[in-house]
Amino acid sequence: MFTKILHQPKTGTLIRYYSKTVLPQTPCPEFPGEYREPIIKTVIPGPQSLELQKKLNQYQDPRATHFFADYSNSRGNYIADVDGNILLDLYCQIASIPIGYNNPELIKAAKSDKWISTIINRPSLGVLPPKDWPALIQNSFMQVAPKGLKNVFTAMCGSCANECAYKAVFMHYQHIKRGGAPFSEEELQSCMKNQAPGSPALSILSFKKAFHGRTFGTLSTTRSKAIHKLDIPAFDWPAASFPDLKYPLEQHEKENRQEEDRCLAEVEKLIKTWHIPVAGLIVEPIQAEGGDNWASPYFFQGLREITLKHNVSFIVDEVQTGMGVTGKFWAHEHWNLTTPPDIVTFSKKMQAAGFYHNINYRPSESYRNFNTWMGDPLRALELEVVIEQIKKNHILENVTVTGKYLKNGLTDFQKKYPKLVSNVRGVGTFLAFDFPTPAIRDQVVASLRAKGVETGGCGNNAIRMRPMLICQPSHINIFFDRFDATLKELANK
Ligand code: PSZ
Repeated sequence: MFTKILHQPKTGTLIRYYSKTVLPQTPCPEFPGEYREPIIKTVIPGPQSLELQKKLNQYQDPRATHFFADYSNSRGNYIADVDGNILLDLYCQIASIPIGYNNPELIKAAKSDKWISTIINRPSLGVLPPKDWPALIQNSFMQVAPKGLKNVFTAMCGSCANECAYKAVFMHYQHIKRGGAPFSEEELQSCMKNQAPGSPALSILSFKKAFHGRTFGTLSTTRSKAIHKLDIPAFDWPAASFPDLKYPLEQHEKENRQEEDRCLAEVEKLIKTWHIPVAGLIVEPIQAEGGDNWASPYFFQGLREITLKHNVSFIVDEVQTGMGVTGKFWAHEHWNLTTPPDIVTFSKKMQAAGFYHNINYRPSESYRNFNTWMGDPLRALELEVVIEQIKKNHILENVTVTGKYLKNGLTDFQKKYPKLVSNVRGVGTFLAFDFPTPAIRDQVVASLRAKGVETGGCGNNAIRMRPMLICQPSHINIFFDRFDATLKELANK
């Protein structure tokens, strides 16, 4: 289905399959019934959405809602709302939809007995796994396991994944320290009083502007926005500077290298001097919530070296960067590491959450990293279909093609509107660009929504692109058309 795209010359430069001025006649190949373009009938949120907001307000806080969606009318790259508006979705449930709304293959699979049984008979996976669970793990998670990581821990969400990964790291650290000996009586008793040595003082190093979740432990490593952290007690854990690089990267190689060296030196210094031993380091391949901040393979290779040198577990948080959005299944595959990360965490577009690890991170005793559900086999069934579709339809190649098309187009916008758009950056379709102020960024997101394109911000003043893996250059043309109209309006103000 993507052969048309794949047979284009691999020039690595702008690939214009569709004239920018002519709206596409071909909808997404997977969705013969996909909408051709956005349909706008009301302001957004429209009257029905506002009514539902009022209703919801009786029970839940609705203040973060953009609008109420009508999922039965959503198709492929388009999300429908309750007021009859149809929006091109380039934000995708905060970066979490892989192969489109109402994907026909998922609908077909969902009607199978296997799925129905899994929907209505939810197992406590750690205690009574269904008979096909080992085969399902093999057919889903292990199909895309990062090189070198042969085990998978399943969890409920990205925060859960990171939270349990930290626990695995601490248990591993203490196991090594104990030399494999059993727990002492003192440890067994002191942990019940939340005291050392049973509850040891250990830390996880993260980066400034990082986002790793909002559960209690992960929140201490999240440092993107104060609003996430206020009023919550936090661990006294170290935070290193993440490189503040200049874009475009090719034009600032020397100073960017210096900046990365500065951050690497800071990481090593913190590991050596922090008053609480550093057991693990967690990093996003591209800091997403914090503003789509980029660092080079050199930086991550450096982090890997430092963590190996100091026996610090290296956790790569691929919750947002994983599942093909950079054109490779895992963003860390772009780094050419000589040793794999110790742990890779995932959620979002994977549908299922958890972390990959090597056997050393399985605790020495069972029943330590544990809870009721231990993940959800339904999400593994979904992942199985998604992976099959990605492979069968060469969808990662599509991400690379659409990503190049999008990045080149954004670079053109940067040239056309230099006072508004800057710092186009990223890889695959994991792209972002800045505006001069947070207010202008917010205006652009609002204007795009009013014109039928759903996007999202990140950091202080960036817009991030988080389309589905099946997003085509034709969809990007629609975005370009609405983006140009928005920027024209702003430039004329
Ligand atoms: O406001 C929020 O809670 C948001 S907005 C986007 C996210 C959370 N991202 C979640 C996320 C992530 O981007 C990375 C890199 N790591 C962990 C998480 C946490 O995942 P969830 O939200 O599934 O717990």
